Parts: sequence; C-alpha cells; structure tokens
Amino acid sequence: MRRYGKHTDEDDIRTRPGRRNTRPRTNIRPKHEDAAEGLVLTVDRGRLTCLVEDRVVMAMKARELGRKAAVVGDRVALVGDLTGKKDTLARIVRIEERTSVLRRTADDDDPFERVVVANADQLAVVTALADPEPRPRLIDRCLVAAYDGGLDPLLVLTKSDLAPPEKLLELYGDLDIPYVVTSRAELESGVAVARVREQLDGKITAFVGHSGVGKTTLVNALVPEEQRRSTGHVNAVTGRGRHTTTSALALPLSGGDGWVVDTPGVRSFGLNHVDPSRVIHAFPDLEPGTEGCPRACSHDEPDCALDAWVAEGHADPARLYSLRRLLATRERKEGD
Ligand SMILES: Nc1nc2c(ncn2[C@@H]2O[C@H](COP(=O)(O)OP(=O)(O)OP(=O)(O)O)[C@@H](O)[C@H]2O)c(=O)[nH]1
Ligand SMILES: [Mg+2]
Ligand SMILES: [Zn+2]
Repeated sequence: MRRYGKHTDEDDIRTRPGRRNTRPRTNIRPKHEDAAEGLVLTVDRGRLTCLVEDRVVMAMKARELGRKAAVVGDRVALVGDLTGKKDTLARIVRIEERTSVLRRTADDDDPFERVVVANADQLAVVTALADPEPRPRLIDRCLVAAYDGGLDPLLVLTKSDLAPPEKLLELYGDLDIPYVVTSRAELESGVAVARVREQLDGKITAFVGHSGVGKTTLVNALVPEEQRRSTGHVNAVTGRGRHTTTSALALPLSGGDGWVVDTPGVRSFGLNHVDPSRVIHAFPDLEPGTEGCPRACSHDEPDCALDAWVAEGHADPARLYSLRRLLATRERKEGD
C-alpha cells in the first residue's frame, strides 16, 4: 500500500495578494497534527467507513471541509473517536492529495461529474463475453476515463464458459492493454483467481463494468470472507432476484498488498468531463496514425490522416469507427 503524503493545510489557508499578514493569526486553522491517517473504504449517505491502522472506523466529514467530498480510495486525516467501537463517529478533517481520479458523468450531457474512486492505480474494465452481451463502446469509454484519470487499464473478460473471447480479442488483444479471460469453472477451481491476481498485486484496482458482468463474483474470490464481512458489503436484490452492488467498496487482496474496489454496475460511462482532444489516447492502436494530421485535428474531420492510414492496413477499421463514434457523441452530445 502506498504511504500517505506529508500533512499540510496550506491549501486551505486563503491569502489575498497584497493583503498578506493582515489577517489575525488566530484565524488560521489548527493543523490537526494529531490526526490519524485513514483510507476510505465505503461511503453511504454521509457516513464513511475508514480503515485506521487495523480498525474500521465510522466517520463523517468535518464542517471545515466545506463542499469537498471524500470518496472511496481517498486518504484522509481523522480526529475524534478512532476506537472503531459501535456508535462512535470520527471526523474527517482533511482529504490528502489524490494520485489518480476516476470520474464519470451519468451521460455525456450531464455536467455533474462524480468521482468514482480516488487513488486507484489500475482500472479493471470487466466485460462479460455473454449475458450481458459485450459492448465495445462501453469498453472504449472506460478506457478513455482510465487514461484521462491517470489509471492503467486492464481488461477482464468474464463468462468464457458462455461465449468465446476471440471476437473481442480481435479488437482489444493487440492494444498493449493487459487482459485476462475467466470462466465459471476456472473461478471455482481457483485458476482464474490466480490469473487475475497476477495483475493486481501491489496495486489499487477499481473494477468497473455493466451490471451483471461478474465484478462482485471476481472481487469476492479475491478477498477473504472475514474481510468482506467486517467492512459491510452493501448489496441489494434486483427484481429478478439477483444481487447487485449499490455502492463502491474497497477491499484488501487476500495474502498480498493490494486493494480491489468493487463498484456498482453502470449502463453508460459519460465523459462530459473529458476534453475531446484527449480521447485519442485511449486508442493507442490509432495514435501513431495521427502524426500526419493537421494541427489541432479533431480526428473527426475531412483532413484527418487516420482514414488513409487505416486504409493502408495499419489498424482495424472497426477501431476507427469506434473512435469517430465516440468523438461524435462527445461533440453533438447525442448520448451513445
Ligand atoms: N456463467 C458464468 N456466470 C458468471 C460468471 N461470473 C459471474 N457469473 C454470474 O453472473 C451474475 C452476476 O454476477 P455479479 O458478480 O453479481 O455481477 P456484478 O458485475 O457485480 O453486477 P452488479 O453488482 O449489478 O454491477 C451472477 O449470477 C454470477 O454468478 C462466469 O464466469 N460464468
Ligand atoms: Mg456487483
Ligand atoms: Zn486526425
């Protein structure tokens, strides 16, 4: 697990240019030097579950944090009752600087961006090979969010007992993005767990994907049961009697130093917050072909060099189609 950064409250002390030192010193907030370090494991309506040393502590945001919201994966400073005993409540007085931020909006029109997970190193984009059907456009969108937020992507293709992975691997297998394929039998035998584990050790990995693709099944296989119970996994039963995850939850990998973050299934992955010029980074197979583009090319215009480059056989035309479609929906805000 990464060490926490040095504590300062300097960001919070507002100084007006030219008027420095005019504020009485007593207005400067105490630094909470005695605050404990914690990791946010879950957030549920203003109540945050934090790991402080080896204790699970309930906490709420201190008023001085204002509108800043702590999310799963945040490193925070806590004061107050840190015993973790029943009915105690600590206060979060500071959110440490984030190393990465996975953001999404409900759809491309939605100006309200939510931070799904903070400080994750890796984004596991989980896709079922069937039930539900794979949606490459959702994968592309998750990859854009990963690159934009500073997370390394990992593709996890589940349910290979129901459908073969070849078609998807044609699209994503050559992208230099690590991938793993899992099946029901391999999950039960532990083979799949070992394969996924190899990609997770020492990292904080957030699992995202459509509802029902098997994120929780996989995460549960990776985490010892007592850990799951002590952190209180929030689950709901769907109309069809299936369990579905209703809030993000960070869990320690069994027997290793790494964390996995299970998240609720998504229908779409809105990218309102992502600058369109950054979308190309999620298409590493196409990026070299942009060298011949005019300056500030949107890659969705007649002079774009990608058409000729792809026609020469350097990349799969389906991938250029995906890029264009994503760019078009981003610009015209049509939804996808
Ligand atoms: N056939 C098959 N079914 C699987 C596999 N992995 C998971 N499932 C099933 O798929 C269903 C959904 O699994 P979950 O792990 O709850 O899916 P999820 O992605 O967490 O879903 P949400 O929490 O709603 O986002 C369950 O009935 C699992 O038993 C697999 O490899 N093969
Ligand atoms: Mg789930
Ligand atoms: Zn271009």
